[in-house]
Amino acid sequence: MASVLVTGFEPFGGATENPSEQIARRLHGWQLEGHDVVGAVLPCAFHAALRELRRLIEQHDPVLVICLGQAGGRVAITPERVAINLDDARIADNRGAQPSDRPIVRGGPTAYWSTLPVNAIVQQLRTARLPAEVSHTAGTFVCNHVFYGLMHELRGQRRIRGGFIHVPWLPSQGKPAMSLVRMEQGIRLAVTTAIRVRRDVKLPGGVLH
Ligand code: PCA
Repeated sequence: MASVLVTGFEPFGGATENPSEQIARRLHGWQLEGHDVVGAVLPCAFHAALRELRRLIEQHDPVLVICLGQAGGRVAITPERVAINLDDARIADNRGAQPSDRPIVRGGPTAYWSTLPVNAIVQQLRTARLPAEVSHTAGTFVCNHVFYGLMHELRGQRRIRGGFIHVPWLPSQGKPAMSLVRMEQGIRLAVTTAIRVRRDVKLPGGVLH
């Protein structure tokens, strides 16, 4: 069976929870439309997170890779459209690294597009009455680092598609927040849409904000 890799991150910045970790764990073992979902958790550390992601891709040979992360302060589930070649950390990662103004891949392209159908995902989530919008920045911390590293890894081939989705805080972490049940429902819908829709929908006004 073809596999789908869904990753989350361990808690960071002194927090004790990260919804992305919990969603990835809940999705592990889910089977849908001939695909087997592997849920895994990445360390919140520059480089180490990417090494682990590459190892997981090697091990599971997925056709689709969706990385999840927490974006405190956001009010919606946000598929990221673009990853940029920049590490610039406001806080230290879980191993004490705090790179500033550094490329992720020296000499690499400035940016990579997600190969997930981000508009179709937002449409499907809104149809299910879940708040969703396309985001144009995954930040410059470990999430963008992993997203860029993933797209760099997947460049020049069409077999494996990949991208990144940020989720809001859990109610226990602060406001604005979304319940874990709704986030899980949203990410299941996003995975299903990514499997079904290979070419994203085009919208008259561009993307779904
Ligand atoms: N969010 C952070 C890193 C890990 C996570 O869940 C970010 O947005 O970069």
